[in-house]
Parts: sequence; structure tokens; C-alpha cells
Amino acid sequence: MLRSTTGLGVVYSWGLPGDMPLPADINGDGWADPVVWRPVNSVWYMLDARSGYEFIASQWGFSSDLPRTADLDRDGRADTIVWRPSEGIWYTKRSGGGVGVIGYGGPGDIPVSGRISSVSSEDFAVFRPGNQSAYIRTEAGEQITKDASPPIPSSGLQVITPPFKAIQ
Ligand SMILES: [Ca+2]
Ligand SMILES: [Ca+2]
Repeated sequence: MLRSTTGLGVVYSWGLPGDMPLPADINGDGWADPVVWRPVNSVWYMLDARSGYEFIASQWGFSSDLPRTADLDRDGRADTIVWRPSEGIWYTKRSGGGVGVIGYGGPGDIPVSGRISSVSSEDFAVFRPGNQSAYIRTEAGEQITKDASPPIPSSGLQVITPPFKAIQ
């Protein structure tokens, strides 16, 4: 990590070219911490901003996966999750311990990250190009929206920020 001080504050540089930035609260203090996922070795590199930027490295996923974070176990700390495009399966590693597999979506779908519905704290969602439909798994059940607008890729990958245009 590089630290530099400017007249406006402290600027941190974290990660390497090719890393995917996924700022998330890893210590549960309500503030996002620096997190990157490095596809070449599928390692998550995290800095605990509360404890003087303690360094944490956690391998999870394959190089061809797409990463996201969410707090599935609701302990206030981000859990690391990858979507495996060849399978259409989400693999979760929870901050409180334990791993899981969530089969939602399928090969060819475009995964969407983040909270999408208003009924869940965390959703799983995909966009299916073949029928232009969005599928969202919420705590209240499944929502399917036909004729949804495709998500807009960001960071060169297809994990994007919701909402879909057709879902409000
Ligand atoms: Ca934090
Ligand atoms: Ca958690």
C-alpha cells in the first residue's frame, strides 16, 4: 500500500493493475474498507481500515469467476462471493465462517450484483439475454421482469450495479 498526504487529506493506493476494486465493510464498523479481487490468483486482498490497515488475504474463486460482495450472514461484515459463468452458480464464503453454493441463474446469464429489490437486504439476480428477462431471488420469493433493459457492464466485466431499468 502506498500512502501519500495531500493538502486535502490522505490518499491510499491499493492493488495492482488488473485488480477489481470492490470496496466493502469487512470489519462491521459501517464504513467501506479497501478491497480488491485479483483474477490471476483469485485472491481477495482486504485492508481493515479500523485496525490500522491490517492486511488480509483470502483465496476464493477461480480466475474466470466474477466477484461481488454481500452480507449474507448478517454480521455486518462483507462476505466474498463469486459467480462462475460456466455453471451459473454463486459460491459464497461467509465472514462468520462457512461456505455455500447458491444455484440461481444459469450459463450464459449475466450476473448482477448488489441490492435490487426492496424486500431483501441482499438479492441474487441475473439478466438472461436470450429472453431479455431479469430474474431476482429475494427473501420474499422470485421476481421475474420481462423486457428488462440489459445491465451495463462496468470495469470490463459484466457485474454491474442495479437496478435494471425495468425494475423499480
Ligand atoms: Ca469498515
Ligand atoms: Ca457477513
